[in-house]
Amino acid sequence: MRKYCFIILVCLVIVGGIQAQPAIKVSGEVTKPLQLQTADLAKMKRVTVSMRDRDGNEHPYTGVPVAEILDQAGVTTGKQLRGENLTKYLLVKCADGYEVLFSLAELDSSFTDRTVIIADSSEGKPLPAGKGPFRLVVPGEKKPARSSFQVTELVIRWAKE
Ligand SMILES: Nc1nc2c(c(=O)[nH]1)N[C@H]1C(S)=C(S)[C@@H](COP(=O)(O)O)O[C@H]1N2
Ligand SMILES: [Mo]
Repeated sequence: MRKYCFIILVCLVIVGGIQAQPAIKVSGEVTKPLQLQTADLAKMKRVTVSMRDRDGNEHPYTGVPVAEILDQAGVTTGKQLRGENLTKYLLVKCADGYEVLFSLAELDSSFTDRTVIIADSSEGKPLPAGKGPFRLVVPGEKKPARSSFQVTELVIRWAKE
């Protein structure tokens, strides 16, 4: 009996460990909903961008372009991003309830050269606890207010009536 209790306990610890892995959920108007962990992001296309934080200094952030994540989730990007698809938006949700919005065209390389990323590291190190594990990094804006930290969810929705 004690042996079974021990095995059950071990299983619970393993399941708990798997569930505890932080992840970003990608949902809404997607053909392939995703659940991305650090290990998944590590296998995708990675870039480093620079952004001026609230301290006024430029800092490098490394991660995956949001456009790449949207592509994998089957969101309308590139040539498909026209007509009514231009009324779709991305809502970024964070662990502290912070939310910011982007129209899909703001994130698409056929509209802009600016690369918005989901960063998971800076200068070879994971992001600090309060800012990570995943931070949206938006280069080229006058303030870092849309560069949401502790990102948990990317939701694609229609704005059209
Ligand atoms: N999750 C979350 N992200 C957030 C915020 C927040 O309150 N919650 N504040 C934003 C604002 S208003 C600013 S100015 C920047 C500050 O980031 P920094 O301290 O790295 O410069 O984070 C942005 N990202
Ligand atoms: Mo801010």
